[in-house]
Amino acid sequence: MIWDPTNECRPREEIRALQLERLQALVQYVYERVPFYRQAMDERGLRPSDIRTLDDVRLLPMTTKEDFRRHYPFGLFAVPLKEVVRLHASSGTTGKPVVVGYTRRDMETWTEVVARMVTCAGVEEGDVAQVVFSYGLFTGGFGLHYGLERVGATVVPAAAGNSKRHIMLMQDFGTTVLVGTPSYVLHLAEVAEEEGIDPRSLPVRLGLFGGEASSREMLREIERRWGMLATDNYGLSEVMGPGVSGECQYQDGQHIAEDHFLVEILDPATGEPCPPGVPGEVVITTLTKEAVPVLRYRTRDISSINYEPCRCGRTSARLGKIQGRTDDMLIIRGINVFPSQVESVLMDIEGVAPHYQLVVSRRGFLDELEVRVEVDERFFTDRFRELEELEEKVVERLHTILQLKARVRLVEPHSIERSEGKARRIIDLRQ
Ligand code: DLL
Repeated sequence: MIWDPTNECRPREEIRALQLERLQALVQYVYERVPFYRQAMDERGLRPSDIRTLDDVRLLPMTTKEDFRRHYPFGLFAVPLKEVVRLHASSGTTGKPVVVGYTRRDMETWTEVVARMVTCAGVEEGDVAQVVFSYGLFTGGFGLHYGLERVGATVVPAAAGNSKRHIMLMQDFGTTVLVGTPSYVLHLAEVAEEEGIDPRSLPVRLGLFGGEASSREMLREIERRWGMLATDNYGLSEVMGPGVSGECQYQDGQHIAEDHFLVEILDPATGEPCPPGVPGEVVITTLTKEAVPVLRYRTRDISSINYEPCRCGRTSARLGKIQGRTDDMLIIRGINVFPSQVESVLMDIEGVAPHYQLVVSRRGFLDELEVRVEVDERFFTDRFRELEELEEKVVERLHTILQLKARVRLVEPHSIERSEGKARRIIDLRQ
């Protein structure tokens, strides 16, 4: 089913025309209302009327997380606080969080794009959707909640934490859809197994995942363990939260809500646009937001775009899997390493579990990468002697893919910290 055929199946020329019309209105709006953008445009000698084609978006200044922090908490807001009906914030690991606000109309838009996204994944009226994202300043819980309600699903706002109770609720309420971070849902599979329950015996048929990077292989593993279809969904607080893009049942890229978000893929080094299919930094301009509209937000996420219509009937451009973040990228002895690459390698090796951490340290002037990965429980008890062989295999495969000799430490099952939200994959001991 398609939630909003008018907006999801427009011919490309029409999408572009609508985007241009909205972009022009947006630029005028922020120029009048947000001193930060007015100043940045004045410095470039740019007037709102200079935006004549969609490609002119490239004339506009970019926005970064730092800009949000510098204007903490409400400096980038385009409306007075009394028009804001909701605040959210993303937890920065350092310093002040990024604060975002929503007007009543923004809340309506958010609900609609999420309703679209969950329908795209396959949620229908009659589904029981258990949300295991945290509810709070994080946009995941509340963001998914209202869109799921709009399509008529029975929403169970169970929230992250209290894992055993999640399994009980799934059994007792007949949960058909799970919504959360992939790392937490993988952990919930372990919790079920510890309780003597095979996750495949639970009625869950569909998973909506997002909020953190996951490799294709990780989602496959979740599908296998749970007997569900696992879809990937992307978004970020600065431009809205979840609802920017999401996969359909064909799992071949995430459909972007292009009537609300203009997505550019830029070469992070030169700022030049990357052709379709070529990975670069995802840069997003909000086209309809009222409270905190954003010009060209540099997400630091790396992905590519595909403008071909999809087999599902939607014409919206599709965002490829997020390969990592420019600030997550480790440079080890000159070699660029994304955690997702390591994850793909690990998931393909029998005997290791999908729980891992990358530890980066420095010996003398040389950076070293240690990959800590848990041994699969069955393997651990049955084939203790073969551990050494397994370790060598992991080292070898990583070397083939990364061109880098990493140290590998196989660790006991359940010894790597489980997270209820976004998994912590990198421990950097260099600073
Ligand atoms: O994580 C919004 C969200 C919640 C999206 C729930 C989907 C589902 P933030 O906390 O601001 O917002 O974090 C945004 O998380 O820039 C990416 O680096 C990462 N991220 C989010 N979804 C995905 C995904 C929410 N599907 C940051 N794949 C983004 C890879 C993702 N990375």
